[in-house]
Amino acid sequence: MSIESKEDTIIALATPPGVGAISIIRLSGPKSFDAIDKVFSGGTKLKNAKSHTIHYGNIIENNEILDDVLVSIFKEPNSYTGEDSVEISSHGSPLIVEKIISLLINNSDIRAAEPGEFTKRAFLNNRIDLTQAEAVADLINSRTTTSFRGARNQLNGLLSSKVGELRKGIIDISSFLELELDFAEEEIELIKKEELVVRINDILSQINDLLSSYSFGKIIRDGMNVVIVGEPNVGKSSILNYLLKESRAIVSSIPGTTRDTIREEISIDGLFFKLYDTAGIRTSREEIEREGVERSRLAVKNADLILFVGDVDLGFSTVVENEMQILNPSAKVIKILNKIDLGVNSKFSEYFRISAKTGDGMMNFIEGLKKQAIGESAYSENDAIITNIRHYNCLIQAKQNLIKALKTVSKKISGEFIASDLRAVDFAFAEIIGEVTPEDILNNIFSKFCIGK
Ligand SMILES: Nc1nc2c(ncn2[C@@H]2O[C@H](COP(=O)(O)OP(=O)(O)OP(=O)(O)O)[C@@H](O)[C@H]2O)c(=O)[nH]1
Ligand SMILES: [Mg+2]
Repeated sequence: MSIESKEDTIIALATPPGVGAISIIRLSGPKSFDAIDKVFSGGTKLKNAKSHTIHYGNIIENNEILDDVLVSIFKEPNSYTGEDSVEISSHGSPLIVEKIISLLINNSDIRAAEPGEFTKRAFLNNRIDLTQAEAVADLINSRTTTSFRGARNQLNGLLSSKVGELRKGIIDISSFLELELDFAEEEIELIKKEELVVRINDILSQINDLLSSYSFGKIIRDGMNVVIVGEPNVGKSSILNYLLKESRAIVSSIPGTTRDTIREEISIDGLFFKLYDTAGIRTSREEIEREGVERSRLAVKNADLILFVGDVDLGFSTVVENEMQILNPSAKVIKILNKIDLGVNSKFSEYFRISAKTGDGMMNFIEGLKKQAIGESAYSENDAIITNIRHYNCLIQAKQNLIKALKTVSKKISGEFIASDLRAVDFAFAEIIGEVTPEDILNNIFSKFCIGK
């Protein structure tokens, strides 16, 4: 963003559009107070009011009261954006909001804000770093307590401080190397090569820990795609209904009841699952059914976890299992043997035994589902977790350059080259927190925000 546009004064509705008790209109930039003073009558000039005060008064258009409002005043740098800011709480009517916004735009040199522009300014004015700005979007979008906590931790700066810690490690090593270069002629070794390797490996292992938190982090943020697959009539839809606690999908004893893919979201103990009931994978001559099977295949391709259902009579189809493997070799698979109320067949192995009809075995199966979502490693609330693909990619960059640095060390060539590898590592870290992030990446991040945030 250019400096000129940073100095624009911007306006947007900050609350959701529509009817409500109140709506909040937000202004930010150097002309905020001038603009509001032109249309507000509340006894005092807000330009002269103290920061963090609230003022009652009227918004006036052509000598007529448009609305009675409360106006909150924030003076730079102590506002969300770091700029002079104003929040107008009006009655929650789309008509009033629209009138107030156009009145302000028509009377002063201010313009409508772009999506995420308030948060972008907070970032550009160093109120928050980039990981925190991204966490704001995640926080707004979070739907379960776990995703909320993940975003909250990131907003509190947990990831930033972890990255800061790693950067300090790099800078410590680099400063030894740079000093050595200053004394190159005397051939002084300020840091032993073995010590260098130990330190680099330590940072590397911390990066690896962060990288491996991503599979959990992604599930925290976006939920886990869980796809129910199996032969016709094994009880796929019954399992979906059981998990949802409602009869969402049609269940019948006629094989091929489900033709389309059904998608529902559930949260189990704060974990977010996107559940897909499918027509299943099978050969069919009938056109609609064939389309249904195609859709099942697509769901399987995008699955994080496949619930592979068999029943006590049929067991598990190897044809379906093979095809699942080909479509999505990396998906986790849980085998579930359904209809155990009809008698338990011991011929089949590696499954949860359940009855979608009586609920038998369901608690056990749900525990298994949760375990798959959480994974092996247990993260505590104070651990930095990677939830964002951008951060993940930057860490990969850092890792590759660290490995390169290790190779350079082993080649016993000048410290200059190691220092250069380490600079590339630091650059990748700097990109995570937004210190050196290219303009187009920034724009892409903020364009995904809603307007007014
Ligand atoms: N006894 C018994 N019957 C079950 C159980 N689960 C499902 N059923 C019955 O099995 C039949 C098929 O169930 P659905 O849930 O429609 O099976 P589906 O796999 O979705 O079938 P399609 O959509 O046709 O592929 C229905 O008559 C269900 O009532 C169970 O645990 N025990
Ligand atoms: Mg079905």
